[in-house]
Amino acid sequence: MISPIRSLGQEARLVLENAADGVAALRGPSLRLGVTGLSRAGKTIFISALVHSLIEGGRLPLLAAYKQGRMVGAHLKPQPDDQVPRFAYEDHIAALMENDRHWPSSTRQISEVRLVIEYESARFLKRRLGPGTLALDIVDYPGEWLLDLPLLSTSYEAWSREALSLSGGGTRKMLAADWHKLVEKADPQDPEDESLAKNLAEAFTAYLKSCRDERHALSALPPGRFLMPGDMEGSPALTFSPLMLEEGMKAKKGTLHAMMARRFEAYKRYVVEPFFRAHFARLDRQIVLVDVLSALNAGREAMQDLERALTAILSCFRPGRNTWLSRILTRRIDKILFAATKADHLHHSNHARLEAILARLVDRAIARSEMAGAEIAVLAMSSVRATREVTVTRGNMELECVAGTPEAGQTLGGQTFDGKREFVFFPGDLPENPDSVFEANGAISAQTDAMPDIGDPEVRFLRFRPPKPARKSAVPLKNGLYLPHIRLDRALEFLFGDRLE
Ligand SMILES: Nc1nc2c(ncn2[C@@H]2O[C@H](COP(=O)(O)OP(=O)(O)OP(=O)(O)O)[C@@H](O)[C@H]2O)c(=O)[nH]1
Ligand SMILES: [Mg+2]
Repeated sequence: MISPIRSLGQEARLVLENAADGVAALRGPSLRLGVTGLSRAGKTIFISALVHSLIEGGRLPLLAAYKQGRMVGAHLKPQPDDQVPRFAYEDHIAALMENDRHWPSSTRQISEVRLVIEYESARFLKRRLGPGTLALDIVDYPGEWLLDLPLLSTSYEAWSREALSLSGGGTRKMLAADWHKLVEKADPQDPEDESLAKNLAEAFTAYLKSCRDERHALSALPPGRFLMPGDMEGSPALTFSPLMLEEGMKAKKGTLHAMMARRFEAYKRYVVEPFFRAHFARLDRQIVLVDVLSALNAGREAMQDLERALTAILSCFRPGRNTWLSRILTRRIDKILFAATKADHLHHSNHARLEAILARLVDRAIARSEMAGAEIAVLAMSSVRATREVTVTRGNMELECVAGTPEAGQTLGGQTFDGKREFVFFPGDLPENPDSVFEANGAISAQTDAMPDIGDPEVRFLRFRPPKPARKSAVPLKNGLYLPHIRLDRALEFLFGDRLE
């Protein structure tokens, strides 16, 4: 619970921050874009591709201002929040485009970027005032931290019970065995004990990490800092674990229970709250990136888990409900785009099915969270397209395949890729009925001759290296090279096309 005095302090600060935004708005309009997504959903790649395509140019026919030749230019400017490190845009683009093309590593810290777009207005009168500007502010952060948002309105006791009940079924039960043994022995009423707390926290962290493994791809794994501690590695605020607590049990002073509850509250107050206050309070629009394909790859349990995690997160945005977030949200988010990322792993003939699965996934989440009022769209996209499409004829069958360079070390059908050779891959067809992916047993995608190792969930979708940058004279480009994508321009048009009119 937040004490009234602290709430007042927070609100006063937000009022000041918003006043500062108001002053900034006098200098030119700005839009704070929330890029929301669990770990590996594709946030860093999306932000890098967005900035690159607007600064350097590329194929963006679905972004009206670009298509109509009204974009004057875009450049990075100092961001409004001086205390947050700058998004390492140049490093990420170098990783993606330079000789040994590779994906940037997982994000370990929060960072921010401000992109100022100059455009000619489509409106006659506005155009006479000179070029318009729009400042886009975007924050990048480790996706694991997003999982902590629902914790803000949960007590230690409720979280403990939920975490233990979740770990008692399916794959989690097996992965949690070592931690369970310790929890069963730990009596919450015993005196507090630092080394026991440490052992419990370590076993709990090991369980969370194994759930996240690609083979299981489970999503609902708070606390996020246990998976990605950032600069909190080894801090006592991270040394806690759920305990076996009976309904209505109260923490008595000096007990293990009290110690764990105190640390849980400290984690929320000193780690989680400041992050969400800085990042979420002032959002205008939001894109929620979802790696549907990895969850599909791992099977029904992973899909259900992804749904559980998204529902818990989205319910915090529920307008009118007295959640911690609803109290600090100072602006109304008027547009939300749900995007299934990495669509380049599939032939485009399957993109509508991917969208249908995502719509089904977030439909449930939105219905439960009553995220009403905002304009919502669903899209299958790829911020950076690592594959091209090829049709392969097998007898009298035409297979719609994708071709790309699998990352070094990836394996399929007994062969190990060297990261240099291109490979043609048939990913199979997604099910026509989106309901089936939540109900079917085990792994989901189709089986084909081209995927002899179908039994191994790791190989269902290969990980491809970033593509060779494309060069096209017909496309207006600053330095001649652009990153291919799928519907990135449609996403940009939805998110801020109206602000470039
Ligand atoms: N083929 C393809 N792979 C992608 C694309 N976007 C992301 N990926 C893959 O997904 C991985 C994760 O993408 P990131 O952008 O780093 O994900 P993130 O959401 O920033 O993840 P965290 O930093 O861990 O929170 C990348 O390393 C790529 O392997 C895409 O458009 N196409
Ligand atoms: Mg990242």
